[in-house]
Amino acid sequence: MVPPHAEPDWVHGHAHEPNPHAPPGDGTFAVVLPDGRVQHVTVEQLRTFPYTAVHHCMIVSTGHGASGPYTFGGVLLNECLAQVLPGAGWRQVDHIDIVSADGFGARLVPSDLDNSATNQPILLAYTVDGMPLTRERGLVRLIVPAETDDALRQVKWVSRIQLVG
Ligand SMILES: Nc1nc2c(c(=O)[nH]1)N[C@H]1C(S)=C(S)[C@@H](COP(=O)(O)O)O[C@H]1N2
Ligand SMILES: [Mo]
Repeated sequence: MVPPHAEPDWVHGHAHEPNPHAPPGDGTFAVVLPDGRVQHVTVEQLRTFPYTAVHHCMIVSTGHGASGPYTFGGVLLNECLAQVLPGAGWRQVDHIDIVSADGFGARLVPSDLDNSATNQPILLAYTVDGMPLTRERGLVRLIVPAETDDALRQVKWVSRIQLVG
């Protein structure tokens, strides 16, 4: 059995295998707060939060070339966390795990999110090039525009955002 606090495999790196198959789900994800409380966020709710578009995003696959540039639209990750956890509670955490329904994930630290004023803020995307992002293409997708060497932080099908520590 896996101990509950074991580190997920993906913390130590991923095989560069983009999964083309969308797991079940409609984009709803869970935010797990440091005290263990869980808040579910639906795409419909995301649409009620302030909207941001981020231009010139590339999805760079080490093995299969790059695609883009895309304009992804959605909610800044720090804005979403502020909506779910009023106040600046997320700033006090040690790290933030963004985990997908197919077992992929990325680990961020709060300072990664301090970039709303730049043109490369971290986003929870539900549109691409002005159209709804489909489940097949990753709804809801973490977009880390500053990552341009591979796509390991461009997590499709976000199912859980875990605030740790
Ligand atoms: N949930 C999830 N996200 C993922 C992956 C994956 O397997 N599962 N693969 C990553 C990798 S290695 C790549 S190259 C890109 C591929 O994105 P694309 O399907 O939009 O081209 O998604 C990234 N995000
Ligand atoms: Mo990749």
